[in-house]
Amino acid sequence: MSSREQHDRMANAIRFLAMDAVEKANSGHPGLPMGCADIATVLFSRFLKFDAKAPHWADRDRFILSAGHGSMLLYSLLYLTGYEDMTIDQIKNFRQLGSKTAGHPEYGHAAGIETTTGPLGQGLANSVGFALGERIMNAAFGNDLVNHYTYVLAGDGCLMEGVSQEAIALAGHLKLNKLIVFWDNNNISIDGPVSLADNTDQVARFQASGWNASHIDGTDPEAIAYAIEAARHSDKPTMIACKTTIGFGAPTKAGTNKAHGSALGPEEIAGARKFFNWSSPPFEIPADILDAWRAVGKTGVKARTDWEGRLAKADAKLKGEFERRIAGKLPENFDAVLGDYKKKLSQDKPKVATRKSSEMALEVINGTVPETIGGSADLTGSNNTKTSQTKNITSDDYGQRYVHYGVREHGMAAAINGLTLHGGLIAYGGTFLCFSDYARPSMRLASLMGIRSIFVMTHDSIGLGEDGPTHQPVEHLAALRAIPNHNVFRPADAVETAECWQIALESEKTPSTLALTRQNLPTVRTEFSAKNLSSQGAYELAAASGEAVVTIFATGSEVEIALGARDLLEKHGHPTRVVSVPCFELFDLQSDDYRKKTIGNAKVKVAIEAGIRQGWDHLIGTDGIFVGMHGFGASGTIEQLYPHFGITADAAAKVVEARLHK
Ligand SMILES: Cc1ncc(C[n+]2csc(CCOP(=O)(O)OP(=O)(O)O)c2C)c(N)n1
Repeated sequence: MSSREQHDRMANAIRFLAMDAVEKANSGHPGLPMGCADIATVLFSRFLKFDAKAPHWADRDRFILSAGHGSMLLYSLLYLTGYEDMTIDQIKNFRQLGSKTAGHPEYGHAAGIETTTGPLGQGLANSVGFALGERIMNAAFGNDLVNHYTYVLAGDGCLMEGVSQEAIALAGHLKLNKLIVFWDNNNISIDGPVSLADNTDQVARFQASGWNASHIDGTDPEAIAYAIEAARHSDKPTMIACKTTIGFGAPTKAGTNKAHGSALGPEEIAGARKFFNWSSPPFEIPADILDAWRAVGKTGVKARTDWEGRLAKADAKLKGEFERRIAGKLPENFDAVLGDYKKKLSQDKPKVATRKSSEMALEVINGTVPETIGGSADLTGSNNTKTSQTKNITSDDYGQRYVHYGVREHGMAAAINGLTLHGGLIAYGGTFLCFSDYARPSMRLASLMGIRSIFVMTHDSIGLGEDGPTHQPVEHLAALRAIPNHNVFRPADAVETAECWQIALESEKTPSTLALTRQNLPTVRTEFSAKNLSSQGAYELAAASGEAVVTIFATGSEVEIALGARDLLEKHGHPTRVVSVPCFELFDLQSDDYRKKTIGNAKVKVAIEAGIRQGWDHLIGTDGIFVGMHGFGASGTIEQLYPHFGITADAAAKVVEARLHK
């Protein structure tokens, strides 16, 4: 068999697995795998460094299917190359409840799925983090241990999404030359030809952002191989515009949107079998072709065992550090260092904004945890995300720890996910809480994937002042709390901020958002507790003088107000306790007993938070009193705004007393 014939039959194996699995499920997207099978075959059989039997090998090349709807392309490749997770039964159960072959590739379902994709553009934007992560780890551990490529397959949809521009601009700026993107240039999306909505010269666009980019015939194996070879020797990231035909081989649907996202139907599939001269029944791959693919799955064994040999021979300290970081474990002294720091805070009682407390905590953390990579979307001085240890990462120096992401919140959050998924790194990045909206799609995916991405969101209320309602978050805490598996922290002082950072760093499977103030706050945790009280989500900060008739729940900057209201109420003879609530999600995880005890049964329950009420009723009940925002904020000084919106100790005490006297 000629090598061309062998290539064609290997590519056809992908095409038929995809076609037949979508047909059986009567749902899915056959068009992309059929059109891109040649690209995938060349990449996997000639270039990709991987070992199907060691899918987590740290120095493997990464393959990211950004066009996640084409999931059957990835599942077929994983099955054909012999990943243990991906059996033929999984392929037969495509899109069925409980299978690893979910509608779109989901991180954690099967080895070989490097990131969750489906929301278009995310994979491409993640890949910037992957490729940057490779360079950062390379700078720390050298060519012997870290030296791999990041390959991405993106569709028209990925390139139309705004996040793609943020991603490619950042990758071009950082000269991530080991990032290689294939664009499935098939002119078709769901509504029809791409020209219905877009006429961008994509090659010129990428070039303008500092990439190499060129057009090739995406069905010609030699052209594909030549382009990849050139890309691997480039000093810039590369985009290869691959001209393909969606649903290639389907007699009437190829090249049309009818091949995009539904089963082709028996006639089309029969026609494709004829066209490709493929006589095997569904889910059966001719033995010689399966053997050829399985051999591809083993080609990386030598590279992997050579690498293991180099790791075994590496300096013991370097090896230990590499292994610790890849395992995602914090340095052993981390808890002790944070404990000492907390003790000092309770003694010093600083009166600083929690954004400053966060910087102070990071100064300690970054000095102890060398794998943290900080950054901000052009608000470094406001987010306080930079510490003495974190100098700028540039295209000349990847051995540093700070990324100036530019005004690109979405691209930043997606890159943070990529850095996190790469392994060996803990990434955090900042913007204003109000602009979490711009980062939210990636924050949500961090939650869905269950990864340790950390988002630093400062200027967390009307307390930011004169920038006004465009910049003042009101619904954002509620909106972020609505995301499953996302810890939203709103610490009240420097001690809680240190505790929340500790939890964020220790939460390997849950991303965190820290909502932090611009305004100074007093230390309310003046008594040292070795225990991380914030880890309970809510705890009694101030007890009542007698049996409590009032419980005030508050977060962040409003804890100070709650304590003020308590003083007034106690003075007027109403025993009042204050519960600090740094994290709803962690409180919900506590035992029934603890939750009941903490909520208590005071006659009046009050919540104070400079945001909307949504979400609070589960603590204060529908008859509880909410002191907070009921609409958008306004431009004014903080001294004007809190009284204007009735969020003061006085105002809170008054509404409580009115209720008590009812
Ligand atoms: C953010 C986002 N918006 C919309 C969709 C729904 N969607 C899935 S595929 C697709 C069209 C993508 O076109 P293209 O990338 O050209 O893929 P092809 O048709 O070539 O398979 C759309 C709009 C999505 N998955 N993600």
